[in-house]
Amino acid sequence: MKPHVLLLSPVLIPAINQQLDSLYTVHRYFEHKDQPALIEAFGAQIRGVVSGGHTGISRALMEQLPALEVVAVNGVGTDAVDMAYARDHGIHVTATFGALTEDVADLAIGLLIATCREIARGDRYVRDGEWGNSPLPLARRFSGMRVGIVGLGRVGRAVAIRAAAFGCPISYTDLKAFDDVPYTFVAGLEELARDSDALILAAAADKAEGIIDARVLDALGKDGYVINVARGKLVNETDLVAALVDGRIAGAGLDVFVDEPNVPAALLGMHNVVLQAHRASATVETRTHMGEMVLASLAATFAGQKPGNSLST
Ligand code: 8YV
Repeated sequence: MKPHVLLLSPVLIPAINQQLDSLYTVHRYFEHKDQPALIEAFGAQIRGVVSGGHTGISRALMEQLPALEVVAVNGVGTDAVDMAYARDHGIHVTATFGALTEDVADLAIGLLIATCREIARGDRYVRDGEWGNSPLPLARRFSGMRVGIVGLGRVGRAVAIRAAAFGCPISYTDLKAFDDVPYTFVAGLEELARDSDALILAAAADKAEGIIDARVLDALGKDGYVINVARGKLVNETDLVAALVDGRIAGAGLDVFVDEPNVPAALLGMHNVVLQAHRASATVETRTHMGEMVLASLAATFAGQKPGNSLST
């Protein structure tokens, strides 16, 4: 009998879906009309869960899956998975470490350039037939900006390499200083913000919430930019919106939000804000690689092995 697998968020690569369907009995929870009935009917048989980084899986749902052996996160963030429950019950929680690093870093730099050079605004200006009427205001140079990176993990390091190639001095904060990088360590967020023209958020959100608040934004100041490719909840969104409305920071490039897919309405009309729909890892190449890692996690588990990328067991 094929193992039953519950998909909590869509997998967008057809070949990965085909593999899942050929190897397992797959229940697509995210599109099911009656989710409680689905769990009632199959909950006891589900041995694997596949979920997105932002979606994760709640304790309440895991409690209804007594045969669960593995939660394969199709992403790197495991902040939305109840890790304590998984550990207590010997459930493997795996993530796609390494697969999305380059794409997420690419988008971070892309968002910063798009924001300070107002690329989306320029695009709208051309499409709206405004070229030749009133001139656009001048933008801000990216090359040479002082970049402050919050979280120097895989993504943070890949961002640093890219920004350094643009002649940007790099500072970072993390739980500790690293001696294998040439960048300046700054212990406090406010101090990092004060010393930076742009703060790029690349930190895990397992323990951190609302760390980019009014004090940090005011330290960044009216010429500073915030770029977030990590998790919306790292930012106090109310404080961020207020700082943008009041002109206390220069702009923001945001791929992630507190309550996705809901984006604060105040941001929608701002020229100095560039918005994305949580797409930093959304390329064919990366999502294929991620899907292959998810398949490998499921296969190892159902073969009675511990997946190499398990964080909980
Ligand atoms: C993905 C993410 O968009 O890696 C993560 O933690 O949030 C993103 O890369 C998501 O996991 C895709 O489902």
